[in-house]
Amino acid sequence: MEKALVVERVAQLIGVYVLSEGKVLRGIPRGKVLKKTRIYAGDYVLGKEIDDQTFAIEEVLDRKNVLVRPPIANVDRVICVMTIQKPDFDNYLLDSLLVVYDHVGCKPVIIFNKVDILDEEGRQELKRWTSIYADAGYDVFHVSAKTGEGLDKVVQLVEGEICILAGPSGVGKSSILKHLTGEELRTGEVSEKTHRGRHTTTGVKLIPFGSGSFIGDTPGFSRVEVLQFVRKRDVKNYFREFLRYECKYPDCTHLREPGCEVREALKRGEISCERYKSYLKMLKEYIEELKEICG
Ligand SMILES: Nc1nc2c(ncn2[C@@H]2O[C@H](COP(=O)(O)OP(=O)(O)O)[C@@H](O)[C@H]2O)c(=O)[nH]1
Ligand SMILES: [Mg+2]
Ligand SMILES: [Zn+2]
Repeated sequence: MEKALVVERVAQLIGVYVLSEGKVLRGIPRGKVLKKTRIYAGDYVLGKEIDDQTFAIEEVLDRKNVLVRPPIANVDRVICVMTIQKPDFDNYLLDSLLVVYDHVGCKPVIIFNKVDILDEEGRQELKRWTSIYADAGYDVFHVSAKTGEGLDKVVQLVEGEICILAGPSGVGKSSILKHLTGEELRTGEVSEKTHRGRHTTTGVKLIPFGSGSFIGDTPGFSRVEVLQFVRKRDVKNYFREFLRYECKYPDCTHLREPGCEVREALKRGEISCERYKSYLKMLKEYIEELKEICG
């Protein structure tokens, strides 16, 4: 049997990319797959080509994760796209994305797009935020979808991976996708012809690029409620810089406990106040001491 990747999922339509040949066929579920299995974009499947347009799907391989919005399985990498200016950087949104995507096991990476339009103040801000996130333990890239600057490094990093673009609307996700793949796609919308005429349905599409990579666009969202995805007591595990410290109590929440090494690190300036403030905000907590430490 041959291995293929589901790259299009629109209503009842399934498009599969036959990995050995690099072509897209219409996938038809067969046998045991037909009844009980949901099929997502990003699913790896086994089956056979029946003719030059059709691929019979005999088996859906186990998936390592499924993202819900949009539904995509086996996401290796989430490219969090942000800007410093136009629109202004929203660090709380980025911190929320980083927590949620680390929790579901998709490696997040940070891209600051639109570096071509930054003024002097913008460049200073870019420098400041870049060191905050690099110190916290994330890969940070500076790119411009307009000039193409910096995107080659991103392509190298995600070689062979299934990626999605996440971030608020207007930061340039669709522009980056277009630069990487040459395809123009209206986010989350795939036009479908029916006997009643044209209408648009929500669909998911992964597009091949680079060497063996696939990428999907997502609609922009300006808010993520972390506690809908991650239990309150687990949020601390997804602030990477906190994991370097060993507190007196192993289950320390880094809020008010004595012997909290994370708060000591905050006082010494090893953990950024901005990141710690995001942590408190996610937990809907407040500590009096923060004013003294961070001003
Ligand atoms: N100057 C500049 N403009 C950009 C860049 N990337 C995107 N844009 C513009 O920003 C606007 C929003 O881009 P779009 O890709 O639709 O953002 P999305 O909502 O995240 O998909 C469009 O007018 C783009 O032309 C960039 O790197 N530099
Ligand atoms: Mg878009
Ligand atoms: Zn602690």
